[in-house]
Amino acid sequence: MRDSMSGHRARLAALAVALMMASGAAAAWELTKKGTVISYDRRSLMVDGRREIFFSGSIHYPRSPPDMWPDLIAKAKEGGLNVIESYVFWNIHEPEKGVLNFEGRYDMVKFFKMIQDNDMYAIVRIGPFIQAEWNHGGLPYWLREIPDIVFRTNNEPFKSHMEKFVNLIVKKLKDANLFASQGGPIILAQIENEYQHLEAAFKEEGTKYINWAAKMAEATSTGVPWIMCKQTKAPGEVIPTCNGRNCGDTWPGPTNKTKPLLWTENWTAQYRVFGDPPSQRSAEDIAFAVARFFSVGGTMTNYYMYHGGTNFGRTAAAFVMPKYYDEAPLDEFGLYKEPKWGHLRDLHQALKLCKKALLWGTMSTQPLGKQLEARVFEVKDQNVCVAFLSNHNTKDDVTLTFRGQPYFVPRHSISILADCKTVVFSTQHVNSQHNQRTFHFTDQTVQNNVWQMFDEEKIPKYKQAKIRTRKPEELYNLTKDKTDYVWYTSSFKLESDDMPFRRDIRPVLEVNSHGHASVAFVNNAFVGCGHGTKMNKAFMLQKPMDLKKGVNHIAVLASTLGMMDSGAYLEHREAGIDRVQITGLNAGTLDLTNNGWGHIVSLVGEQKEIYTEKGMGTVAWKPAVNDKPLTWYKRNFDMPSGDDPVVLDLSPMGKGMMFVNGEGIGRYWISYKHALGRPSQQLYHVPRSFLREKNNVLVLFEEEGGHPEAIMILTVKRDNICTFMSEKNPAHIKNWQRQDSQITAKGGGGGDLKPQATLSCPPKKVIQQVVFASFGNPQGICGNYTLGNCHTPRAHEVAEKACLGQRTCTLPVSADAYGGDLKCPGTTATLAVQAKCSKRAPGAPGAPAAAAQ
Ligand SMILES: *[C@@H]1O[C@H](CO)[C@@H](O)[C@H](O)[C@H]1NC(C)=O
Ligand SMILES: *[C@@H]1O[C@H](CO)[C@@H](O)[C@H](O)[C@H]1NC(C)=O
Ligand SMILES: *[C@@H]1O[C@H](CO)[C@@H](O)[C@H](O)[C@H]1NC(C)=O
Ligand SMILES: CC(=O)N[C@H]1CO[C@H](CO)[C@@H](O)[C@@H]1O
Repeated sequence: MRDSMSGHRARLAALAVALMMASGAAAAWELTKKGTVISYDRRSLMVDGRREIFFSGSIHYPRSPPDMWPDLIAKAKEGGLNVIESYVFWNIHEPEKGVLNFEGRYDMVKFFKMIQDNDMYAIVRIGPFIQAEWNHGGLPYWLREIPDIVFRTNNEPFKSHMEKFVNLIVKKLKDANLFASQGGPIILAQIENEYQHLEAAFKEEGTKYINWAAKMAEATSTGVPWIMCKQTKAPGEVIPTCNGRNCGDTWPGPTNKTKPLLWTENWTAQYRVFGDPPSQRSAEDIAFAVARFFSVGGTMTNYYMYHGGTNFGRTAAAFVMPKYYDEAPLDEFGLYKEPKWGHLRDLHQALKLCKKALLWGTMSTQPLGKQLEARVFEVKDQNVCVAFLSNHNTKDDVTLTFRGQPYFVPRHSISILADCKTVVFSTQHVNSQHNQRTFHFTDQTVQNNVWQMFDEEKIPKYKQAKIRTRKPEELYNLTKDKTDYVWYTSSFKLESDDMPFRRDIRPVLEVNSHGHASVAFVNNAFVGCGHGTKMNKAFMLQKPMDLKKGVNHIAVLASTLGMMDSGAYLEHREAGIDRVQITGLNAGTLDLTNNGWGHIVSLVGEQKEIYTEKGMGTVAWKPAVNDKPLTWYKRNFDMPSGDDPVVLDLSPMGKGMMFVNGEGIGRYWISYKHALGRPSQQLYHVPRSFLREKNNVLVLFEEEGGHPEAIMILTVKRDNICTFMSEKNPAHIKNWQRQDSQITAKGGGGGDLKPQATLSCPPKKVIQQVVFASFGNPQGICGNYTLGNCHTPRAHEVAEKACLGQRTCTLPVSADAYGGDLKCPGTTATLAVQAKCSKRAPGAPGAPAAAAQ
């Protein structure tokens, strides 16, 4: 009887387990729903009372379409991140006071849920001032119209709107159970953004404001800590965090010694504005900065950006290009930018291997010579130890001695010794692969390259303008940030003795502007273009022109490149034209500033929305003609086959904005060349989710004149993969494991593993060709390696044998594998291989169209 009872119970228990397994997802949800306590001490943030290290990356949901999010998040996780961070963007969520939008790219809740589905943590940076190279720093335009408002200081109107928005966002996140305290992914929330320098500008009002902001935030009771970035003294329990390039060296950490060292913005490159030359930050330098930060006690870093994405439509701040942090570990299109992505993945793996020592060890520093030091974390009685050997000298490699052993430490590098003996990672030795980005023609877009145009022409006259003032009116006051464009018009009369008495003297039009660009016409004739720069927004357009006796008409189309996103008194920043005069007249200078000005807000094409399918039919399109200013152009095209990302090469154009199927894809600007004589951005992303199979409509508004038929629609690949690895590299981090306190080689191999190179194709592709292989002293970069004067005989053959037809292959970095004997003493031998990946089925890929960028 008893036995039978217990048997019954056992069966019931088994049934319960089976049920739980059957509804696995629900069971996991039940478990996490309990919620997690996020707290902190001086060493780190703590999850349910346990210290943890965090590798975070910024991915901003409105900067890529939702169908890219799953891949971006998965690749971030694969890159060793356990946190994703995003700002919240007030001006897209509340474009008009009280009108909310959380749809599509703006679906913040969906984004954070997706992070949770990937078992990652999240940081939400509410701001609501965010800067972020985002239009108006995220603040909606309508805030400017609130009477007596002063942004970001102890100002009641600003504070009450800010509080309302913060509460709205917190409620939305709470309703979706997204805070860790509710079982959600969000472990930290940010209030304000880099306030410290404004606090100085606003003096005690600034201090009052920031203290109020901290209290207001904490009163929302999210159950997770709040942070303030670039704010050494954050009030109360708010954690101050560092933003910068080298927080390990430039930041002493919170002055309140009960708070941990967290790094919220570690710039992976430099964001770019129109006029900037290319910017790079090497994988080695970022790895150095992160290793340095952990070696001085940091326990969380955030890559700004991990994926930058695109500033679609009119979302970019003044002068900021659509392409945002394309140099990040995942490029604008979400493709792995190697070796940055892989080298940081390896660094994360190395630091995770040392987690116990990092979080519970006692920190000590040991100088090892000029600009050389060891930083050690050790739990003595448990024999758990990690050492960071750093060489801060940027010129010389050194071999130094640590605990009786010699270590080669290259210039500007840190070696991580996972048990204070074994080098598992060196910031300067890149073991991960490299790759090259290429751009390709597609059949679908080369066909039917037929353009039509609609002339914006109809240069307006003063009489037609309804908004009239004595002086030119400020631009934002007129546009209310609904368009970039305003016409400024004025008419004036000249008598014959006003005219220059010599025919070869032409009068000069001088238009002073607060920014950012303008195109001028006189009596319907094009006079010229002018523009400011990010550093000097104000500029003067100064061009000779022809005037006539009698009434003359001036029309200037002034435009903005977005609103400013930083500094105090943002609500007072101005754009548009300011003072106008004409020089070179017989009577001297004619000042037209107070002549009476008429204003027309936005273009005809904008008013009729001719970039949408509905609006397109309301105007008459004609066959396209080149080199016409103020012209709308359109063409149809079919979607390129395959799934490679799509870009427009706009190099034959001047300046303007672009739309695909009615979606704004950004402002373009080719005519403004940077110091090296090239446009800052020539290729513009068109997300595939904006496209359909057939008959897509591309519409451009061109301000200055261009050659639309020379525009190319291309696809993007990173299918050329490479390795470039010296025999001095430590063995790859993935070959090491921790057993108790010991670091051992996986699958045996002793303590002296040789470095190995791994090549790996993007998903669904295999190595089709070994383009280059050399073991010796090859040179160059991925896509263009050349043989040195010294190499082993069989590198190509060995690489083909190991790699052809494979998604991933591994190659040894030692002479004996490639036919031995390298007859060039004194060189450190290097393996360089370039391979080409493609879909298993042959065919499809077109020939490269443009050089790699
Ligand atoms: C220091 O931080 C602790 C922990 O958050 C907090 O309770 C305390 O108020 C802070 N001290 C000061 C002077 O702000
Ligand atoms: C903008 O408009 C507001 C309200 O109409 C006015 O007070 C302000 O002076 C204007 N700003 C400029 C720069 O003209
Ligand atoms: C390839 O590299 C060589 C020298 O290493 C250089 O002269 C050549 O211009 C490069 N070619 C390309 C296409 O970049
Ligand atoms: C995005 C950004 O603000 N980048 C900064 C990164 O760090 C460098 C050097 O400290 C600054 O000059 C940049 O402005």
